[in-house]
Amino acid sequence: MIEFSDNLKRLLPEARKVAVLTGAGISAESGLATFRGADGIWKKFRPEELASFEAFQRNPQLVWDWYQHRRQILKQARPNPGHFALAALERFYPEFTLITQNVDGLHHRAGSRNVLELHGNIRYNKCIVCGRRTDREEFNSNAVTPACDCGGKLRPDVVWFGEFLPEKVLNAAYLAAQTCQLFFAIGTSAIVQPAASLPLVARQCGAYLVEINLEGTEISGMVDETLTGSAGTILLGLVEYLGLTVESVESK
Ligand code: BV8
Repeated sequence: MIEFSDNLKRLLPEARKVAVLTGAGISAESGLATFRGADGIWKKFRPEELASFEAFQRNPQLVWDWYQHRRQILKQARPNPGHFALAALERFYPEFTLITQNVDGLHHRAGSRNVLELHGNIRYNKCIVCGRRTDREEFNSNAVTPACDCGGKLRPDVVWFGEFLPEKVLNAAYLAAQTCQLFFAIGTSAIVQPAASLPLVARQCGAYLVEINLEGTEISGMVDETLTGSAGTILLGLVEYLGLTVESVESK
């Protein structure tokens, strides 16, 4: 049984507006490597070498292959209990906003509906000339950056370092952080900005801030409560405390 404070025991059933920020750690139990962990995909490369437009221009094949590699792995992955538990919490709370830095789409596949994808979604590509978004099966193409119908190059439709986050999505995330009573930061090292500022914005605006992680992070000294352990186990414990059932049924 997960141990958590009396404060959280009171707030969990009482809260009306809840917001969550997830990072790669929530997908680790689906077999997807994190970015900076021991098995991190960035152990071999620095982020700027892969997740930036400059990297894509400098070496489109390396960047394209990295995304193809991640897309192939994602095809074998499925949502884990942590993803399904968050979908159950969304059904329970009157207002529940799931903000994710992940581009793997696993929250949608677990049934979450109100998902703010700060950094885009690896399922899609977009044209660097006309901007058109496509999820046609270029995934299997080994060609370097398949061409758009307009002749432009296609790139993964994710937010790279040095690129602005989608404005509407980011504004919605800030609004959720500013108005919620309870904010969870789950499975994120809280390094990448502006996503990592959201938990602190929530706390500054009066929310009770809870961090769920295997280890300490950049914000651990600033949270109200730390639940140390795997996201799946802890989230199932919270859902169990609320007497909710978790439907582990994948949405298409
Ligand atoms: C921006 C999408 C305005 C791609 C990603 C210099 C120039 C330009 C910008 C900057 C600069 N210096 C700083 C910046 C800002 C920069 C930034 O933050 N850099 C960092 C490195 C300091 N940010 C940006 O550039 C952003 N844009 O600022 O625009 C601007 C514009 C121009 C000029 C200046 C400013 C854009 C950032 C988005 C980058 N894109 N991904 C892709 O995925 O391919 S970021 C990438 O990191 C992923 O999205 C990932 O989600 C995100 C954060 O990582 P985490 O999710 O936290 O993953 P990590 O591995 O780090 O941690 C995992 C955690 O889980 C760990 O704590 C671990 O303990 C825990 N865990 C593991 N297993 C479990 C678990 N917890 C629980 N249970 C488990 N089982």
